[in-house]
Amino acid sequence: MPEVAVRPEQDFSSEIYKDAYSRINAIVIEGEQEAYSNYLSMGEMLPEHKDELTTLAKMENRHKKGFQACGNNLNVTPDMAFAQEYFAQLHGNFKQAYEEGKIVTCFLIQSLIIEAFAIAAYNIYIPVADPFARKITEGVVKDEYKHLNFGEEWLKAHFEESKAELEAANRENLPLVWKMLNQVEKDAKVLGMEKEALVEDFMISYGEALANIGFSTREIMKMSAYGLTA
Ligand code: Y39
Ligand code: FE
Ligand code: FE
Repeated sequence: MPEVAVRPEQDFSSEIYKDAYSRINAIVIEGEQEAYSNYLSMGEMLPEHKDELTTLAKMENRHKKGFQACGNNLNVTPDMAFAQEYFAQLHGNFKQAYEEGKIVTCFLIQSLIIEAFAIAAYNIYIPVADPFARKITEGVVKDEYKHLNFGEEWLKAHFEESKAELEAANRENLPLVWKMLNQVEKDAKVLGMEKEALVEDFMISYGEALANIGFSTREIMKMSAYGLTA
């Protein structure tokens, strides 16, 4: 029989696991809640896509309920105050862009950065999740690819006039992602998720999205380097 690498069994009911889960689960719940409201806001800005954006918003609301169930299932109370603080800067930037009518920046923050972050987190979480959370997360991550794709398609169709705003928004917001990843590194590790794997998966989704939208490899390299030292 071939030898297989066996992951050490995770004790999902240990205090150390539950403590880390109370923050990561809260981040995910808060993220889904903000994604719901972000897509509703974007629907207000783009009346011609309002129905589709409302559909995406409703998916986010379902995700939120799914992850609340995951916390309940492990008897964990999510630390929502921590999670609101965690998203405050990114959320503030989205809100400002919305108030200034900058739909391109809204797309970059929600549909590219936050979706790529979600895809990375969920892909890396699935193999180490408890069986209940694994099932839920497998369903959710499929939706997140659709959300990323919606943003890509819109930005691709408006590439020339969006390019400068995308570069500026990337410069403003990508450093926040590295900071956010550093902030969860320890808790993620307790759940069995390595920061290197998260960064790798994030960069793959984000870089592929930028390529599909129309950026050259050279431009993608330049954009990806922003904030690497955050
Ligand atoms: O589009 C979405 O559904 C995104 C809101 C969700 C963001 C989830 C952010 C997850 C970060 C978790 C960090 C764990 C290492
Ligand atoms: Fe979601
Ligand atoms: Fe999403």
